[in-house]
Amino acid sequence: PEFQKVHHDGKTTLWVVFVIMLVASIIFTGMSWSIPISKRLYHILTTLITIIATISYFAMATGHGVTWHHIKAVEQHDHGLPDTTRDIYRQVYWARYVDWALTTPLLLLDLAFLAGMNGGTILIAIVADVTMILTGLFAAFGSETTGQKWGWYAIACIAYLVIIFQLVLNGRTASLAKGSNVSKFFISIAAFTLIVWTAYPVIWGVADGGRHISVDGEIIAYAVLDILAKPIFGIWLLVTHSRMPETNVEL
Ligand code: RET
Repeated sequence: PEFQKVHHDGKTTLWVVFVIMLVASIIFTGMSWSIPISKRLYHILTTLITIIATISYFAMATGHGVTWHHIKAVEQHDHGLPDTTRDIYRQVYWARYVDWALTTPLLLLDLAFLAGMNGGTILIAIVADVTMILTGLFAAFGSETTGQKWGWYAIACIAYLVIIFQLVLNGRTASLAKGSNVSKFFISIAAFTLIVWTAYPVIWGVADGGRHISVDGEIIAYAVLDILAKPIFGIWLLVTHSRMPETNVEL
């Protein structure tokens, strides 16, 4: 059988991202201590997001939160020969899904509060989000020969479309009521979010799904996306919030 596993580059990347998430968490904590507790909602959300990522990267860097997934890969041959299968074992970092199940709802809350979305709309987006991550986890451990893998992937993509729909339609409309500064900022940061988030299922498809990328390559690709989606998103949100009093929320 073939074994696809993490090597030196992947391990180094996991430690580097652990440090970045830790430093971001310390900076965000410092930023939240410099303002009154009543105004810390975005700071608390954003800091929780990087703290959870720090913990998840600690797990992965030390070799936790990962397991072997056995795949029976079907191979087709020319000249009317029958199909054969090949055993592949690939490491799956399930710790990511635990991280995403907690942090993506918090990221959505950041955006939802910024836009001033209503409770029902927020609830739909959050439930769709948790559904997306859990069905994505099932996809990661699904068999290729039963249709489970890409079936779960398709279901996760539908859930993702529900999130996009809520943000693009209800989020944008709600943000207009908060004035043009807030709505312009919401549109920019939501567009950034959509681009970064959409890269996750693409990476999943070529790495986890299609196995066209090594385990190390997968770790590096998700590392870049995680840094954009969490610390970069967070600093952009908190700095803009501090300059734009209209973004304040009463909660
Ligand atoms: C999966 C695979 C199944 C199909 C889809 C996915 C989407 C994942 C997303 C993840 C976002 C993660 C973020 C992490 C924060 O750092 C589960 C990969 C649609 C959108 C933003």
